Amino acid sequence: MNKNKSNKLKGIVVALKANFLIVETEYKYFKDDSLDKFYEKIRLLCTRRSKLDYIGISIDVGDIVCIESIDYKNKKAVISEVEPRKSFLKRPAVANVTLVSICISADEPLFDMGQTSRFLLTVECANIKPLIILTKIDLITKNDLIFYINKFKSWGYECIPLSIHNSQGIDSLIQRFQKTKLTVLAGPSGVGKTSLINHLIPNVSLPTSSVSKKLKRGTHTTRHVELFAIGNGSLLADTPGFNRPEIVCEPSDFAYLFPEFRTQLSKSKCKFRNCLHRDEPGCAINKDLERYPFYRENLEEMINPHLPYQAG
Ligand SMILES: Nc1nc2c(ncn2[C@@H]2O[C@H](COP(=O)(O)OP(=O)(O)OP(=O)(O)O)[C@@H](O)[C@H]2O)c(=O)[nH]1
Ligand SMILES: [Mg+2]
Ligand SMILES: [Zn+2]
Repeated sequence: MNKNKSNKLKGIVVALKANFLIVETEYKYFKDDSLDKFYEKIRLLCTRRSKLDYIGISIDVGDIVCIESIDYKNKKAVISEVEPRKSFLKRPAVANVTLVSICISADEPLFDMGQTSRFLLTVECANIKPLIILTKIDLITKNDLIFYINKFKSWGYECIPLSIHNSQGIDSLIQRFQKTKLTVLAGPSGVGKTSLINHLIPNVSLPTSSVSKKLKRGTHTTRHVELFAIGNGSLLADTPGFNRPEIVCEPSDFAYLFPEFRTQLSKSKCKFRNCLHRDEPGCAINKDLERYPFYRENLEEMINPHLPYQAG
């Protein structure tokens, strides 16, 4: 229990709403001396001190902040400081992320290897280890499920298969989320990120929509990032889906974003130190790996953005 004498507390930004930020207080119980009342962890509508704008500090969901001038009655406060971030995911913008779960649907919308890889690469770029959640497995056969699990394994990723219709995978997912402080659900529109939040968290009923029959894509239902408590002090973020994440990296670093290439490069070295793993002699990368053509195409685009690459 924390006695709140200074009317100053720490909290985490759980959502951005227009010019306001919603901050959840850090402590489970604390006492407000002015009202002589105990509160449970509460969410406060906050503005930010203008000095934070002067020194150019941006605040995003996931930031740990110090709040002052707390008005418990009207649930309002002012953010006066922001703690340095431990990590930052750019798109969707979330600070202090400890796990990114890339949600990919087994069907509706259809699996897309390039799109899935782009999501995984953006997480690798932020130096965070991704986990794949394969959603809607009630729509595929057991053989197809084995095919996907083996595919992701060959890429070097763990995958949790899931269906909210028959609750498959739900228990192992909850355990996983409760072991980590802040998990982000990211992925294309329509894969079921919000449906999963609604299924996991009691009393939450966020809007979801079915996948467009004509375009076979999601309809961009979620518009904001929001954090939800999942138990054990852990938080889970719902984020807006988007369809084509950009990969921003140097050509020489690109291969290191692929776990299956990293494994090969750790076992044997390329002949040339500056090898880009194209047609250089003595290259250690096996060109028969499933994602090599994807690597090659995107590498050529990075090097020559104006010349479309034609595989030979
Ligand atoms: N068959 C099946 N359908 C599912 C499952 N999970 C979600 N859906 C459906 O998928 C559709 C899209 O779900 P949403 O939760 O809105 O998807 P989203 O990923 O949040 O989409 P955006 O907010 O646009 O990024 C809805 O019609 C859900 O009912 C599942 O496990 N099985
Ligand atoms: Mg959604
Ligand atoms: Zn090489």
